[in-house]
Amino acid sequence: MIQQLHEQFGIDASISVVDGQGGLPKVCLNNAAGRAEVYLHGAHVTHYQPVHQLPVLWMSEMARFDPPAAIRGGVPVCWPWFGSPDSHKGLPSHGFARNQAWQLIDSKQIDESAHAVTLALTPSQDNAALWPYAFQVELTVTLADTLTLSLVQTNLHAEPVEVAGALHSYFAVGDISQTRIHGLDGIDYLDYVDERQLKPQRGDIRIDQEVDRIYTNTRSDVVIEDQANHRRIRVAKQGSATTVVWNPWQEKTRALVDCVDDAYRRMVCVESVNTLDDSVTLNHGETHQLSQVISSEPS
Ligand code: TA6
Repeated sequence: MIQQLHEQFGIDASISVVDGQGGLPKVCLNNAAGRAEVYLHGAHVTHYQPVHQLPVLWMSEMARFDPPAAIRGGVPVCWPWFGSPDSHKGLPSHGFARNQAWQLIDSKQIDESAHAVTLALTPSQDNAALWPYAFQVELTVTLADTLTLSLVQTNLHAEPVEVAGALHSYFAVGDISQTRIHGLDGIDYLDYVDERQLKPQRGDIRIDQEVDRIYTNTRSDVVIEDQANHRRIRVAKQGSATTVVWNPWQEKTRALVDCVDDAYRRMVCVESVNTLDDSVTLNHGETHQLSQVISSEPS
């Protein structure tokens, strides 16, 4: 299957389909701008490294490549719900898209420094029980001087359907204690570490404890100042008015089976999200695009 995919979608040395970890099919993008990788399992981007720079996305040393388990790190695609809402109690956290195999449906060379692949999740018995609505959802990953992930979904059900979701990106930092997050000053957030209290963000975000915050009504870029690695990671987005910032800190990290105990020191999640009042109701045939544009530069 992997050889067939490679023959159908490979493009020179820039796009290839290989045996990834756990024998799972992995698409590798490699051009003058850098390298990126995406698994068909979960349409999960697991690597992005601009040329002459350090990897931008964090991956757990203990990530599982054993479907249906979700891969820990990179960019989990959360869809068609976010978190564990009351409407989906007892169902998988963050939906089922990250737990299922997607199909590679397109690959293209835009120019010698820009290549893209598109993956699609198709309705199946696995997901019909969880989501009894006809849908089409695709993720396009574009490696150029930025990495762009675009999640495009269309409601094919006869009636309107409300959908939530996220590009739940884990970013690599040299030392969380030397990291600052800019771009959310003055934005209100729901503090999921303090009974979902609504609070105003004052200044930059510093992380010295568990942080699990849903920032509302914000379409701003977020900049992660990774002082230990002398770089800034910019996270821009379209189609989302909600940004989540998460670091599990010590206790929560210890409770994660797919993380080493001090993993929290080297990562922070900045997620582009549609949830709560920013969930999306799509009429029949309507489409929504949620995109995240990631870039990194020395500072
Ligand atoms: O986005 C933050 C969050 O909802 C946290 O509350 C935590 O649950 C995190 O996602 C990771 O969730 P996961 O199901 O991937 O372990």
